[in-house]
Amino acid sequence: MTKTRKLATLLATVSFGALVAGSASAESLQDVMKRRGLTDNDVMAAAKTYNPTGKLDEFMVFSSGGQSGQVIVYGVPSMRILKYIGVFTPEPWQGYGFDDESKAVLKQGSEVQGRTILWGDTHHPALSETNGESDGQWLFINDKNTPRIAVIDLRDFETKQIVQNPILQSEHGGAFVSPNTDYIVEPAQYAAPLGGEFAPLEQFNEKYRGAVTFWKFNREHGRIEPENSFSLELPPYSQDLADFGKGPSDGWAFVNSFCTERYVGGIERGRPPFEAGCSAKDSDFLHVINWKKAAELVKAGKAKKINGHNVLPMDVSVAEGILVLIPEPKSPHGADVTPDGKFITVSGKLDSHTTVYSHEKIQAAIAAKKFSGKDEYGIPIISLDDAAHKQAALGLGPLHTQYDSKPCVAYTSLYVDSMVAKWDYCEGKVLDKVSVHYNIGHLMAMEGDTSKPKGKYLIALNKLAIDRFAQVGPLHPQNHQLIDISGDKMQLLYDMPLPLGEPHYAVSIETGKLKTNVRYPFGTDSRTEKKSPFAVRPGQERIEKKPGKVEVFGTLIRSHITPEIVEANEGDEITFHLTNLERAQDETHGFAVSKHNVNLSVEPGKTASATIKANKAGVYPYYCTEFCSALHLEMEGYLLVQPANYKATGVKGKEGQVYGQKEYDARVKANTDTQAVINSVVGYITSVNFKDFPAVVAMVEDATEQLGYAEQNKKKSEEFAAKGDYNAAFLWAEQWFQYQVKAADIGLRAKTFLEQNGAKKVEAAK
Ligand code: CUK
Ligand code: CUA
Repeated sequence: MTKTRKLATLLATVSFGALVAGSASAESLQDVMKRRGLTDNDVMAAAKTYNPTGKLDEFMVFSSGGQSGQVIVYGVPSMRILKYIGVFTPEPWQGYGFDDESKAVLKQGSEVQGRTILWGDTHHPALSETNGESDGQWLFINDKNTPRIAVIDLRDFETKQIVQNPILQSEHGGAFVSPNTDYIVEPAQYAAPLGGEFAPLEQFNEKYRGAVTFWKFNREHGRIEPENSFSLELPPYSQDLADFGKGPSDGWAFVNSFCTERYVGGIERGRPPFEAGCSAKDSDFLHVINWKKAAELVKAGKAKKINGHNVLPMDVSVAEGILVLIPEPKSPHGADVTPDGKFITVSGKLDSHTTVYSHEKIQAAIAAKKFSGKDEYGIPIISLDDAAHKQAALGLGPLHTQYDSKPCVAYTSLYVDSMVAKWDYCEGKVLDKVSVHYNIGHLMAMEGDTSKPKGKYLIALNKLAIDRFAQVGPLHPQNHQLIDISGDKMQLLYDMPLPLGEPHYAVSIETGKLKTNVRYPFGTDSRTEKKSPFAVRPGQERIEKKPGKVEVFGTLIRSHITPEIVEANEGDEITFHLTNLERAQDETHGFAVSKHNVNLSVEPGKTASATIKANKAGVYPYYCTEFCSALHLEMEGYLLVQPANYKATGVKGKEGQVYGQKEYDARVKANTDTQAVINSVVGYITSVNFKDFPAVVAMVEDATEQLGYAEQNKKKSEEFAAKGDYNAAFLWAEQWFQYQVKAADIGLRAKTFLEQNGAKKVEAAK
């Protein structure tokens, strides 16, 4: 098929597509319900979750990716997965861990005591807040296994920073943010000597410690400042989940714990296992911490340094009155501050009770120094009676609590019952229950851990799926279930399989609050968020060679890589710096070199680099890995690695094909015809109110740019024709045509968009 005919076919396909979209199915809704065995309730649930094509979700969810070390992003109510964000684990589609810039970020977290850790056990994502409300700027997530916190910028959903915890060997209950995101909390989990030294288990009580780290976040720079961060030394209890106070409790943090028995197992030593000794007592301790005062004490020089990190010793915290303990029922889990900041709920996994602690009562007890005793480390204990507002029996295995937009309404997950309990935490009474499938861990209501929850939907993050999905072998996906909480009764709407690790927690935000970029400013290093020193403008591309080193400063644009030929010698180190020159939305180019561990994702405006060692002579094609345009497959080039002793033979091979005036004239005629087609599309677009559609305005800008390139190449071909070099003239005329195709592609997309979105005729200009 000739290329002009291809274009005509493209035009025809577009109008055919419109026809198909307009035709309706002959079956009635009742027919479909009958055929698929759907009840009225099912259809109602479907109607509540279905997003017709082009309709966007009201909320966006950021779920931990569990053992995948990533973050999973999906929409609510449709439950459509939108993105996986590479965090602690390389992710090739995004080039994460494959380009030099992101490798530097990954390395901040992966190089641990001479080992390279390429996975993470992500548990709790946290969205940044302003005055206790989600502001959509940053996302933080922790790794339980290798204590670390990552910072993700929500302008481009990329990981920007990873900080390793300098004193912990294990953690769990972070990340959670203070109401203005000046601190991020990261409590320890399994006690160990702080700083990573060895000590025998026999010295558990003396040498092993728990801790909680408060990472200082600099909002202006969007980065954690390790030097301004600090930790509190805590007893060797297993600190668990944390939350920051807000409103009246702002300045305080709450950390639940288990295994305050400080039992060390040792089945092989003839001792009962950890699980027996760690749940022997009837209660553990909620840690109540005045973190604002702790920050002041650190500033005043009261901390000691462990691995260069500020640690407030327990005796200082006790003497300064910034740390107290309160009993919490058997094997507790969760510590969730209510939206108004007045209460904290903690559940007992092995107790059917959820306890509502009153911040006011706690403060009164602290002020009156009304303590029931001290623990073995001298930390004062407030009795449960003096701190509890209410206790509610919600069901078996209560874990986590989230809040509704309605006052006093909370939702608590019941692991053993496989249910969600809706209850009134002011009165301590159950309002409703719904079964989930199965064994729910966390649950999450829309912005349900902020000071302004949005209600509407709740997600159950179930641990087991069992029979909910078609079987895919012994390892099942996770099951996130969407529940409608807008009415008095909860309604289960949707099951979503998540096949990427076991997410523990998720957070959500109104989609409208996110201010994401569709492109980077020209030449951006997305990981530092600054202009890359390696960015080049079109026409400035170059290859720099030094002994042992080849450095390529190139560009990417539909549909070619500049340069297309790179020569190197065996043993050279080669760095490609590539800038995507596109401004059009979604015009990402990839870059891969055959048989090398390189894949870049270069989004419009981005500059990314890849460094490889040419350790073996040979011919290595490189190419674009994103299907970016009709001639994507032609977006290619050659890396030629010459052997050390290579001598050019001087024999010049023949070029594949030589063109003359006849081919040139035919090409020019075809291009002129194509231009007529383009002009008719442009004529249509400008005859309607396209300026009222921002998406179309962007497309028109892009198409205009492509036509500009077409014009430049037309001139080049004419110059060669004038000199009688018809071979070169023909090839530049081909390139002129390529830009016409790109312009036509975008123009047709714009035309279809306008037709489908009710564009109206406007008065002819002038
Ligand atoms: S934990 Cu997994 S169910 Cu890591 Cu927040 Cu509670
Ligand atoms: Cu660029 Cu394919």
